Amino acid sequence: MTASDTVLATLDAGVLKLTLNRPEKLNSFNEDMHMALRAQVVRAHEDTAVRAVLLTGAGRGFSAGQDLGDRDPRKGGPAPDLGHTLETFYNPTLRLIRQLEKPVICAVNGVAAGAGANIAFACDIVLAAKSAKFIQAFAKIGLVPDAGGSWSLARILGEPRAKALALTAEPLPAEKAADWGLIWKAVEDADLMPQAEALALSLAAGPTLGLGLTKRLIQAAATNTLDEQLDMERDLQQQAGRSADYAEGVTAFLEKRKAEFKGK
Ligand code: LHQ
Repeated sequence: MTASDTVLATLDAGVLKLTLNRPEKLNSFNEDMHMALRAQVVRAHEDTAVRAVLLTGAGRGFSAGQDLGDRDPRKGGPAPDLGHTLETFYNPTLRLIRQLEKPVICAVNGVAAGAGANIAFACDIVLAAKSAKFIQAFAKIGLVPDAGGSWSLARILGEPRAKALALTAEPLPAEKAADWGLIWKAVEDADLMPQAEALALSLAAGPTLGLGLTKRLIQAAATNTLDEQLDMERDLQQQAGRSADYAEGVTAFLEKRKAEFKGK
């Protein structure tokens, strides 16, 4: 398998669909897959034809996190520098997903474990098949939650649930993840891709600039005071109000027709 086969990418109607593609290893991440995903997220930043990203996994799993076979301790040698792995592979990609001012939808088609779960939580809208589960598998191998998991879990769920999930590695079924607000929706397995694709298409046809600024605002709210947030809303609304899509949205409303957004 070549590096590019490890992440399948198609661009259609503004949706960049990315499929993690090492199904025989439950789409666990090796270096090829890390770099292939990174390249596609960079493309999503640079290519104005990309107006939404849809991330999913091939086969029965979404992703089992890091490929544990890559660093088989039975082979001996010095202990690996996992901090370096995070700094080199995971962290830049996670930052790029959060910084991307376009919607990133994640369709969790099956088990999401370790960094695989936490990459899903870094996306903007997460749908999961009802059969999927999320596992903070780190505790089972002596590691700490990474790929932003300690941040997402603590922020979204609060300490009690975050600690219990991370310390026990107990699988969290998709429906409970939705009940707890960790993901947007759990849907019937057969409905997952149709629903995720429809959502991605509809967002890709939306006012991309405004949607991107909205993402920036909501992410900033976690660390801003209300005063800072009000100032930021003022500034970004000023910017959105000057966009062609705003003019089109209001015109379409007044003319009682569907808006045709260009993403600018
Ligand atoms: C795998 C994996 C896997 C390789 C399934 N690797 N082959 C960051 C920095 C640097 C390093 C360390 O880590 C990190 C972040 C992390 O993500 S650490 C956490 C890594 N992930 C895990 O600990 C999860 C390991 N996997 C599992 O616990 C199970 O596979 C789950 C619960 C995900 C699924 O269980 P099953 O549905 O029973 O499937 P399975 O275990 O039979 O897996 C299917 C195949 O996939 C199997 O291969 P085989 O050749 O025997 O059919 C597994 O060996 C392989 N696989 N996860 N992470």
